[in-house]
Amino acid sequence: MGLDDAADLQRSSFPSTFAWGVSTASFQIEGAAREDGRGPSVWDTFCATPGNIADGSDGSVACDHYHRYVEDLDLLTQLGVTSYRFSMAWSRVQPNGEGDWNEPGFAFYDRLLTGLAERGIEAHLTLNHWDLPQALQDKGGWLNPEIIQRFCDYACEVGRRFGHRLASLATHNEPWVVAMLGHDSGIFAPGLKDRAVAMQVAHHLLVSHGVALQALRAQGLQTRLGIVLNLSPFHAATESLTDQHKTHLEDGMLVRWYLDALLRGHYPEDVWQHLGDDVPKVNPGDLTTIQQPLDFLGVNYYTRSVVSAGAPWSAKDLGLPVTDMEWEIYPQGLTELLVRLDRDYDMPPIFITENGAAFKDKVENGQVNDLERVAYLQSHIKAVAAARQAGVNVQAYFVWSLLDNFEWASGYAKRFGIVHIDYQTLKRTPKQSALWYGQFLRGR
Ligand code: IFM
Repeated sequence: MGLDDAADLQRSSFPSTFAWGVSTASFQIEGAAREDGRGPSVWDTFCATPGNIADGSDGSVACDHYHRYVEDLDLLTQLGVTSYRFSMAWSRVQPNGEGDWNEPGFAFYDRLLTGLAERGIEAHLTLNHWDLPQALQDKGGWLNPEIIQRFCDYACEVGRRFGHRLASLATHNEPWVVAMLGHDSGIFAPGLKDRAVAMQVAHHLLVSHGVALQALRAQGLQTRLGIVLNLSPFHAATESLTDQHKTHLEDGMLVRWYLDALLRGHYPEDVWQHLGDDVPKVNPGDLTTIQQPLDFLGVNYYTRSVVSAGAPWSAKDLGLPVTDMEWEIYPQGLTELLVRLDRDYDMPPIFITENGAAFKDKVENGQVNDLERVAYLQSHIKAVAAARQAGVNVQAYFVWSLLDNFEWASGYAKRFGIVHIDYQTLKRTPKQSALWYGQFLRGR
């Protein structure tokens, strides 16, 4: 679908209370890595090892959002979004992840929240979008059970200071990524390669989520509390039994491991059996702790997963449409996923907390003509509308991302923003997709 045939896509097909926004994350945009008392995070350490990041870059400057946040807030106003999702860098507000709070760090988020309120934009905060204080990693990170109390202390301090100014508060972003890419494949910080460690990390992330939610509610916090998961529908590459079996297992690792624990209070039996000696140590009561009522579930959706027990399935090799990440463009998968979640679980309201695509964007004559991204966003918003029509209670949609930014192990080479960043000058140029999103939000 191009710009012209988008006529049947209307904001007015969604309720007036539906939240429309853009998402970012602290390490990917803030920069100012050594300023105003910020402590190092695991991603600073990971970037410092040659070979970990494709272009050898790091987050020390990123989009320099720490200094240019007013300009970025003005971009939000230009877009006309109702809502902004961002994360807090734990090591900016508590450099060691325990002990003293860093007031200049909190002052930055205070300025940001004030700027959002002045512009009438609601704030959706994530506590952990992966940039764990390195000082905690030095004590074992998410593998050490003591981190659960550290995370709870951090959550409570943020709740106490800022809770009343937030429309929602999420504990973790994509715990599967932290666990599996950070501790099993090791392609993300902290770069460990041990599946048993990864599963224990996943468990501690979930327990820390539950403990934090209990403590925040005990404080009397009224804001909506939840967690954000990266999810996709799973399809077998062929009808073969081996492909079908592997597909069910991978769905178990990504989808059911987290949702069965969060919403049903147990881990899926088939995945538990499959893990053998790599199952996590679970203390009595842990799963009851994890199963706290959720005010919302954040869903990050980019593509479907196609599973083959043989050679890896590749959308690109099959000539299917892909993004610059080589992720298949598969909008119907978002409807399928949402309908499945609604069918299989007693779901809280759903926020689409991330959805977007990387493309090879270029500024030409002062413009970025990213029509592929426009089409991607249009087709995925339509997929959300279809899920809502099927009865799924989706209440928010956030584009990933406001700005081109540090795309983790891919460095700055992959551009997900609807606003282009020139990394030499840090100039911001709204792409065609930003102009389209703004028009859509204004009902044009
Ligand atoms: O950039 C990331 C984000 O930090 C988490 N979700 C997926 C995005 C694209 O890879």
